[in-house]
Amino acid sequence: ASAGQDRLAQDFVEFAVQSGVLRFGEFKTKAGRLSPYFFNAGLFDDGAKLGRLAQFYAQRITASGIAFDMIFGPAYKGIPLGAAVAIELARMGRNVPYAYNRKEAKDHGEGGSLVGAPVRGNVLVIDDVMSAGTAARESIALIQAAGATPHAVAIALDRQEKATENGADVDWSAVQYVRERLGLQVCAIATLDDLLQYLQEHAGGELGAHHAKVAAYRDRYGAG
Ligand code: OMP
Repeated sequence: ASAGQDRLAQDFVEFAVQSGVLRFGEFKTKAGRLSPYFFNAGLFDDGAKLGRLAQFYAQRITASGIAFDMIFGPAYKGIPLGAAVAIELARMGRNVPYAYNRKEAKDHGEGGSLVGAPVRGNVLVIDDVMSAGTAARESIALIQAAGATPHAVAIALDRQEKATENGADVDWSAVQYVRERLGLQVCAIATLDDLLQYLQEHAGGELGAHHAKVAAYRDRYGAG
């Protein structure tokens, strides 16, 4: 292992590659960038994978020391993630309330767009990936609108790329923006740097061709 290696991150990248969640090829991101890799959390698609994913989140969250009152899973992909992490934390002895939103406002039955525990106190958002930061801003606005405090965000992968503002690239990443400008704590199970380290260490195998492409992507779109 090289200096500065993060064992949890390396194990997670390996798990994501082996699960087919982290793929290499040509993908268009939400911000319209052509990426040589893509992380599709929807492909943690059985109970064992989802459970293991939740363990990675829970370990990272616990180790980060983030103090929070409840978990919020933003629709759609954050809903199963938030639920799985809440279950795992309870299994570890820390039972916290959990809520999520629906994207379509409902005008009958329980009403409103929030489901689950009342959204209040210091809220920890569980989401999949941060790229340019659009999804994170939406979650933060939802929590503020509910009268609670967006306190922290836990993501599986920090793509460490330039955020966009009004369609233009800026010099900082979405995670840096959320941390430094919005004052939230952010923890990621793994980052683009961890992925590059993983690819470097597996350069001899079938992943060998991908390191250069991912490194070139970081040169073009990477923040800081
Ligand atoms: P931002 O809202 O730009 O931060 O992008 C985050 C969202 O992009 C995620 O919630 C996903 O919907 C999607 N995404 C991935 O899921 N995996 C990736 O590797 C890249 C993206 C992306 O489009 O940037």
